[in-house]
Amino acid sequence: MAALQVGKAEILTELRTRPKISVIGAGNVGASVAQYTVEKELGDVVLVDVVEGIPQGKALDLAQAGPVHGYDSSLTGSNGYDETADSDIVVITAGLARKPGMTRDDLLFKNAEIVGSVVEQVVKRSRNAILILVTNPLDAMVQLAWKKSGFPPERVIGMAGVLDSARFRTFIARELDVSVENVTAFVLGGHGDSMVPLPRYSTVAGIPITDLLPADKIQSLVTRTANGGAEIVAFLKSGSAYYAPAASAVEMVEAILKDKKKILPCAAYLSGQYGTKGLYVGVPVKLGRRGVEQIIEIKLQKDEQAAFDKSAAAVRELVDKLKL
Ligand code: TXD
Repeated sequence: MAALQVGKAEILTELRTRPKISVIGAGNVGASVAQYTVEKELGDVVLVDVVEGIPQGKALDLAQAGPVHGYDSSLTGSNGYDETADSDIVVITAGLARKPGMTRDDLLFKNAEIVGSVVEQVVKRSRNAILILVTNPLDAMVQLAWKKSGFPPERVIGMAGVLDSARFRTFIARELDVSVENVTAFVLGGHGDSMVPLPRYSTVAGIPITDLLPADKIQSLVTRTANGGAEIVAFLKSGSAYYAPAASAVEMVEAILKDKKKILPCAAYLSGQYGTKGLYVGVPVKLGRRGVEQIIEIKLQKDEQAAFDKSAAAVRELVDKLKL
């Protein structure tokens, strides 16, 4: 609270100078989202988790890196939601990873329960926030969050495509021995196995990779990208990827807060685009201060449309299981 002197009248007003970004789930992805967010000075961060002490400890630790890195963002850790009030953006990473003996469906229902309760708590206190979902199974969790929140679809977005395309870009850059900055990649569809990369729109300095690499090489890079998460889990044994997922979520946060109108692949609500209606699926969107400001639709070739439809059907199956 700050006291402003205007003539004789003293007006008490809340001076909020920095955006507020809340991160729910202070695990591997959540803590890294907090880290990258403050390192880029995108705003103040509130970290929330059910485990006592974890969000508080990580927030304090990150705050103490501030003097070294030179950021002034404030960091707060909590087991409750009051500190998240009036957030500009809420990144939801809360959930469980699949444990031995747990089926994909077990995970679906458990994470749906967690994400449902998180969204309920969040929206009560931040009516105007933009929600970015990270928890898996991603596409179904975004659909759930949108339903639960009652928010317009442009303010509920899923992170997956930025990560999938970052993985694809890494592999293309390594293969051709060029800078990752020269590589763009175009990825559609649901997260993971059913992802649909479009090589003819993936380029190196504007040149389609179809002109630079043989078809079988491209196919092997595509397969590696689709299995990108599993490849890392196999190395880590317990836990899954978090640096690149967090960096990807923060690219979305930055595009929104800076109103960059950046075109990024995100899980967005389709109302007929790409022949799909009433479902969240990964497509290129324009991200700005209002969230998803436009869905970029391109004309797909027959085989691409078939792959997209297959991917959307896989998402629909999960959404139906949750009766959304
Ligand atoms: O591309 C993508 N979308 C993804 C998705 C890329 C990477 C990770 N992806 C998924 O994100 C992953 O499959 C998980 O569903 C989430 C979070 O992954 P992370 O690696 O961060 O998992 P952790 O380290 O287990 O952290 C999860 C945290 C942990 O601290 C729990 O205590 C907390 O979530 N948790 C909760 N916080 C708040 N409220 C509730 N109810 C809750 N339940 C668990």
